[in-house]
Amino acid sequence: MNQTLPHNPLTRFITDDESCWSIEQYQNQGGYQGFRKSLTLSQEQLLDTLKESNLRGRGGAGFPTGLKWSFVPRGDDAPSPRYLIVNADEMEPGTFKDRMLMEKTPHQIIEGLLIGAQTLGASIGYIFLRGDYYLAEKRLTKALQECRDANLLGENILGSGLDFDIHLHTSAGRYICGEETALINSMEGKRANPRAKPPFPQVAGLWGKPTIVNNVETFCNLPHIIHFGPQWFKDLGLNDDAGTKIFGVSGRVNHPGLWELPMGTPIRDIIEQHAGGMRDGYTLKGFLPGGGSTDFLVAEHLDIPMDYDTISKQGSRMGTGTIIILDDRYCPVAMVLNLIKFFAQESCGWCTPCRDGLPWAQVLLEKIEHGEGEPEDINQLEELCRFAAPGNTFCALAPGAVEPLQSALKYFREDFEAHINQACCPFHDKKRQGID
Ligand code: L3W
Repeated sequence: MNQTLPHNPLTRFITDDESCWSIEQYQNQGGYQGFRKSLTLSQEQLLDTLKESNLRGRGGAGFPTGLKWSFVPRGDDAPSPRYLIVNADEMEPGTFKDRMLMEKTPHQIIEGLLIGAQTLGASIGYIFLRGDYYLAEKRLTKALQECRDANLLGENILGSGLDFDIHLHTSAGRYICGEETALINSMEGKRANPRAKPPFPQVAGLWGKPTIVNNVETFCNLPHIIHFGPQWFKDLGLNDDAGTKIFGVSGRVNHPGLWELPMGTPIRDIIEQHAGGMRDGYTLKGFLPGGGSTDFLVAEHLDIPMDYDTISKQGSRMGTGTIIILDDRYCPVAMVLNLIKFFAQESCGWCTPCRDGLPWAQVLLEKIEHGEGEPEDINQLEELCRFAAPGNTFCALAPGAVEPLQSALKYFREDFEAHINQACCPFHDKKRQGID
């Protein structure tokens, strides 16, 4: 057993060795120790450990995981079966962290699910996988079989009396399936519309039974929290938020990529130290801190820590923790238009602000980008952002979709106005945009 306390629990299993995703390599490095320990603990002890760890959901919303799990009915008369679902339908623009975890450490996810099964008495797990993550599918399929062969899945696992198996479900590919109730509808063979909440899935989820849906990265944290303890996990974070986070950067930086870093790492460190700073000839103009559905922040925010509460206080969200950079040579209107197009296409069409509001925002942004905009269009865009605010919509898709737009209007308003005043895109010259 590895007795040293890791500072990078999620990525310590990843080596250059081509077989680092195999069960043999995983177990050689201490894999499945957390699950073995969980078999010696009661459900209450496991739940208390999870709550004490302050783990928050890594999919984007940051809901406290222990609290969420505590809503699942327990005890002999609790409804069964109880289900666990890994939300692996990673479609947030700019987000590719779960793909890395699934391709490189599939056993970490399975171990997280096994701990979940032991904690909540769940008997069936599903991995709801983005359909075009072919390599992840291949490696997860192999990892699941390795576990069945090693009696880590199936009946009476390791002689503990626990019966649990996991099914891999490849998604047909809709962003809305990342919303947990739309995901559940999709798994039931229904149209992927979000459901009204309450009831939350923890009480009535898949086929009406108690169901926990968590992101890939959230499940990956569980083996380490159980193995090394909640205090170790809390101490990993640089401030109140616990643990590490897979942060990422895309855009015109020298080294786009992913890094596991302490929660609360300053944004400047992520962009300048880990991503190698901006490429020659480009200056940072703004950035979306956590995927395409978060509000822009700008250079004055570079020294704040990346954690849920601090980023929220600055008017954005940490979201998935994968930063998208806007540089000075790329048109902010074009960037927002590109995102709005995606979200409009991915809307399930259930509620009006999303179904009608997002396509209308797309029309107005296209008009402005093509040099045909009028001053009134900016007012209409602002009105559409208010129309799609939380509370006016059925789920988080439309409010998230307008976050880049509303913040671009705040920070880069002069660029919108320049398009209208000059009747063209001032960034249109490909040389200025840096597109060869
Ligand atoms: C019981 C309550 N449970 C909330 C639970 C709920 C869910 C979790 C989060 O959207 C965001 C979205 C995207 N009683 C509860 C409760 N819960 N209140 O907490 O719920 P919620 O509603 O806050 O968020 P959500 O609808 O799950 C997630 C943003 O994440 N996002 C998207 C990420 C996309 C990916 C991907 O592609 N893989 O991660 C990025 O920022 O915009 O705001 O489990 O049951 N009272």
